[in-house]
Amino acid sequence: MTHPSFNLARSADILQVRGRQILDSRGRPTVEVDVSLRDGSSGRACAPSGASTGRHEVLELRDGDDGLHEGRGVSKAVNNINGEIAELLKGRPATSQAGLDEALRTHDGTANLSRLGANAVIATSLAICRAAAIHERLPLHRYIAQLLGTTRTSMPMPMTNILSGGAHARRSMDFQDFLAIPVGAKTYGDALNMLASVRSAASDLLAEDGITTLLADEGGLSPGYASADEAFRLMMRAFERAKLRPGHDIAIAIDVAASEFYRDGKYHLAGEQRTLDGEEMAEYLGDFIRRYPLISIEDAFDQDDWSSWSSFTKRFPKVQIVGDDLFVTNPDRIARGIEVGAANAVLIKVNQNGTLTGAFEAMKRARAGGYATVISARSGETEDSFIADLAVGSDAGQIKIGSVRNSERLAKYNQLTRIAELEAAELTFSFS
Ligand code: 2PG
Ligand code: MG
Repeated sequence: MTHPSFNLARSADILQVRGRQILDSRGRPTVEVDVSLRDGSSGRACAPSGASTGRHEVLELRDGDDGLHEGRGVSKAVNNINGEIAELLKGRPATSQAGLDEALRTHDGTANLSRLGANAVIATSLAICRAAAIHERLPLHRYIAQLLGTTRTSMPMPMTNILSGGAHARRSMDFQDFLAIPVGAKTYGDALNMLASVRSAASDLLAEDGITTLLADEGGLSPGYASADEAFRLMMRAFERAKLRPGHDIAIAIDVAASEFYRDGKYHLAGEQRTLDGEEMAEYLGDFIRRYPLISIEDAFDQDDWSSWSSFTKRFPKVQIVGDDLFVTNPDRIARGIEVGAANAVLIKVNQNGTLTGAFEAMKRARAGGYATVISARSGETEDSFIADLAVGSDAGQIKIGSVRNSERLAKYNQLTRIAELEAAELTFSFS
């Protein structure tokens, strides 16, 4: 007979779940969860938070106007973790991720996790995964691969924010992100070196131009150019200053975040004082594709403007067309996209879905349709580096973290450096 204390010492059963309110990179409340197991293993995870959130995302539970933190407190979500969620999970093995995620969803009972709060659920789901990885004595990225039933891992190609606008920079430019992709980098170390040089070059150039820049939410520079073309030109000058060959060593990606300026069936470019319909918007973007090494475009159209998405994807098959607000990491919306030929890549944000297993399903669905996957941070982040391990362990191919500035972003970039030490550091760009 095995001694009872031996079993206890090896048990992955959840002993305690504890939630708390912490502050994110914008100084706004968010949820942090600690999950501890009987064997002494424990995992901690935090919920990120978006600013340009999609209409079809799951619901982030906030307290409302109680005079604290401008009504953005998360004490209701925290109470749900310490009450119902802890009750539900106690005594169950943390190693059954899919079963626990399913139990959380069923227990919530709503489609958008609005009862318990998707922020409460996602932080719990990720903390369970971390605790289980420690129980299994595996680095998190390898445990994630194991959950996905594979041993195939890879270092993701980063797309890194250089210039910011939209909701991340007080709408000082219409497009939300101008990013750099170091397509010529052979290793993760090379990629970081190129990205850091471009980010510094952009900062120097703007200073030389006498432009005061706002540091945006994701650590990017916000020069407030009236036209997107000026931003593209600055990107090209930054590449040149960093001695990188456009299109060979480094290329451009944008996140238009078009849902943010779509009203009454039209795209309102405030900076350029132009109003475009879907067809004209496609023309407008097509011109940038022809003139710049622009290889990836996210949210070029509104989250419900499916027909514009489909015709644009058909027209520019060589460009990576990424759906963020369009798909909201939702397997059903991804399936619809595949059916109608909308986009050819999916942005994966765990908190848009609500559970880790749900995000895995979204990735599987995307891959089955031949769509590339890009793991993404949110504009509101914490020191949690989970997505770095997720990108490697799920063999996602690409990651979007923000700029190479600010500790909440560097937590992820630096975690990738640590993982690159363990794994082959070679990069493979999943969209080519
Ligand atoms: C996006 C994200 C991250 P947010 O639109 O892709 O850049 O922004 O988290 O504000 O939705
Ligand atoms: Mg986006």
